[in-house]
Amino acid sequence: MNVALAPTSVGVGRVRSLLLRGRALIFDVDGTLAETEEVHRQAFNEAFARAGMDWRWEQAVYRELLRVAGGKERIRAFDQARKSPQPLSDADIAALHRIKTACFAELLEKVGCPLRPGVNALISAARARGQRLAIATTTSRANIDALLSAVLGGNWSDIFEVIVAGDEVSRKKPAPDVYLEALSRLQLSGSDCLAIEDSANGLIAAVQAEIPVLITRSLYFQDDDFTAALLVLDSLTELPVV
Ligand code: XBP
Ligand code: MG
Repeated sequence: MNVALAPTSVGVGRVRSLLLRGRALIFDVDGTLAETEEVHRQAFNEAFARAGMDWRWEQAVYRELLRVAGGKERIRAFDQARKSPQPLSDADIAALHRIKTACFAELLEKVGCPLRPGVNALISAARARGQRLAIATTTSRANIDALLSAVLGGNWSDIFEVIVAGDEVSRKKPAPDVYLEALSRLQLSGSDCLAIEDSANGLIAAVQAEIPVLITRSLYFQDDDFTAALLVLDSLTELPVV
């Protein structure tokens, strides 16, 4: 159990400086822009049901499975742990994940998933300051579109100059690939940017890309180790400045 980190004055000062003068803010999606993992979990379970499988991931199991970034990788990890005499093939997993992605979009349509508190205000303030905005996420472009078109409108992608999804790079978080690709497309160095994340996998990925990280704790990663973060908040409404 990690004791809550008391914000150091250095961390608060550096975050304030990056928020006001950083060249770009790079946002994670799931758990950071919106609390989506419960919708993902329900989408997985709906996909298992539609595929006629008796799998069902309750929250405790899903919390463990979330240590594996990537929906397909998560399905494979669960299947391998079951030591089934007929493990799923890569094609089976890909087909199942396509059903899950469709279920995720349907669920968002049905129940919706709002941006987390403080996200919209920070995006608006950053844009007003002329800062560049980017996304670096493990999830797929289809999921980002399903989520953000509902909460930011059909032109949501005009807000983010660079959008790197997990299916565009070879290694998912905690590998730094999505963040390195975002920096490359932005033509910026990590120290000029601030990454906003919710999980240890995301923190490790951004730190390896030499990007300072602000953590906003989310539902499934409350107990993750965020020692390497500049600052750990419960939400963006606690920011020292917007
Ligand atoms: C979170 C993930 C994703 C989602 C499920 O991504 O690890 O795998 O849980 O989405 P991030 P997919 O926090 O980096 O946004 O099923 O599309 O992987
Ligand atoms: Mg996340």
